[in-house]
Amino acid sequence: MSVLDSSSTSTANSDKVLFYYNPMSRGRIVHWMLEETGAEYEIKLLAWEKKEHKSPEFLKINPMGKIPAIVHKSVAVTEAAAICTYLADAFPKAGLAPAVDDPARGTYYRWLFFAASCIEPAMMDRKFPRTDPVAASHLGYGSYDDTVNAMEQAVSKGFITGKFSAADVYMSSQIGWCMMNKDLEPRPAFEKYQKLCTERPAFQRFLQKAGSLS
Ligand SMILES: N[C@@H](CCC(=O)N[C@@H](CS)C(=O)NCC(=O)O)C(=O)O
Repeated sequence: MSVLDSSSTSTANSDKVLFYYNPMSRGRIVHWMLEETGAEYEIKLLAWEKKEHKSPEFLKINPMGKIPAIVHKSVAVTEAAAICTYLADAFPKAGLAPAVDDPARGTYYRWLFFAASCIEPAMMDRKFPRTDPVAASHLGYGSYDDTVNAMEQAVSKGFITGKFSAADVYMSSQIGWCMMNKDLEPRPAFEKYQKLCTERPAFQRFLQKAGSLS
C-alpha cells in the first residue's frame, strides 16, 4: 500500500499534523520545526526512487510535486518557510513567534521572507552560475555578497528577534545546509549562531529521528 493511502488522516477536528517527508530534502527544516512545536505529527515517507512525490495522490497536496508538505486540520501547507510560520502560529504554546502586536514580529517576518526569497536563490545561483549574467538590480537578492553580508548582520547578535523563533529554524537550516555544501564561507558569526541553534534539544531529537529514517 502506498504511504499516501495510509488509513490515518488529518481531519478538521484533529490536531495531528501529517508530514510528507523524505530526510534527504528541505523537509529537514520542517522536521526540526515540528520537534520544536511539540505537536503530534505523523510522517508520510515519500520514496524518491518510487517517485511518490509525483504520484497523482501527492500532487493533490502539492501540485509542484515537491517535499515538504503538511496537512493540518484538512488544509495543505507547502513551502518550508510558510510551513514554519504556520506551525509557530498553530501551536502558540511553544512560543516560536513574537506576538502579533509585538514590534519584533516585523523583524521575524523580515528575515523569514529574506531567507526564503533571497538566500535560497542567491545560493542556488552560486552553485549553478547563470551562463547569461543578470544585473544585480534585476535580481531580488541583489548580489551574493550583499545577501551574505545581510545574513551575517541578521544573526550576529544571536537569535534573530533576541528570542528563539521559527525564523531561527529556517535561517539556521539554510546556513547549515549552505555551509555544508561550501556555498557559504564559515564566518565566525555563522558558526556561533549555528552552535546556539543546533544545541537545542529539539534539533538533536530531529537529527536522531531523521538519521533513523535514512
Ligand atoms: N520552494 C520549496 C522547495 C521544495 C523543493 O525543492 N524540494 C525538493 C527537495 S529539497 C524536491 O521535492 N525535489 C523533487 C522534485 O522537484 O522532483 C520549499 O521551500 O519548500
